[in-house]
Amino acid sequence: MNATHNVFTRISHTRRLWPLAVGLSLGLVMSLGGCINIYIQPGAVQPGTGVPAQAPRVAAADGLRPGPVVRFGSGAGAHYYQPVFAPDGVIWADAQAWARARGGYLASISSAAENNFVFGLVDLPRFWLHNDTESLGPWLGGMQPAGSGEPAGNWRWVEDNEPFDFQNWAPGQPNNDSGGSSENESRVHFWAQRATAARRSTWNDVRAIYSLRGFVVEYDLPPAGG
Ligand SMILES: [Ca+2]
Ligand SMILES: [Ca+2]
Repeated sequence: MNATHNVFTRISHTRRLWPLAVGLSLGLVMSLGGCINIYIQPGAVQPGTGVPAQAPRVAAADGLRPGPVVRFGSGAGAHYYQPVFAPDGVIWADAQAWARARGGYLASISSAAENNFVFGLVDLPRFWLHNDTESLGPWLGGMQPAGSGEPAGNWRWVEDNEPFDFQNWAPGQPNNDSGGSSENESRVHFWAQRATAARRSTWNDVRAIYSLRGFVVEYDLPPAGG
């Protein structure tokens, strides 16, 4: 009886304490919520404002952050892909040099399925820059040698043995519109009109010295350590 009474008493106390516990918990959550708001607010920059589309060139491809290597395709047709995030920006030549040093090359796209797969690897905010009119995504391996007819002539993949048959240009691209610069737009990256969407799998031709936020490497064989 005594033991039962003690248990009952404890339960009663617990029940009496329950509303207090709930109240304290709610208070804590609301306080935390207030703190979180305070800390998130300064970073909640509207996309498309304050971020220059054309950041200055970085001297070297420092600070690159390679992501995981992921296989696409099966059997002999399987290739391996790796998104690389460039928090300080990277120009096309440095991206390709990084890929080559590891036995790969900037991604060569030959089908809608492959394009969607590669886009999926970089369909994340950190890989994109935005301004008021456009969204600039990572580098691909598409390139146009100097002296090609403009704007559509002689596009190819940096890995020469893949044809440039599949194409996914955004409407109006390639346009070789380098904004008055003497340098042609001669490299491919994911891109979308700002009014269209924040991130899309469509392509744009852009000057090779743009400093973009990343690139996708393709390997024919799994890279060492990958
Ligand atoms: Ca061009
Ligand atoms: Ca263009």
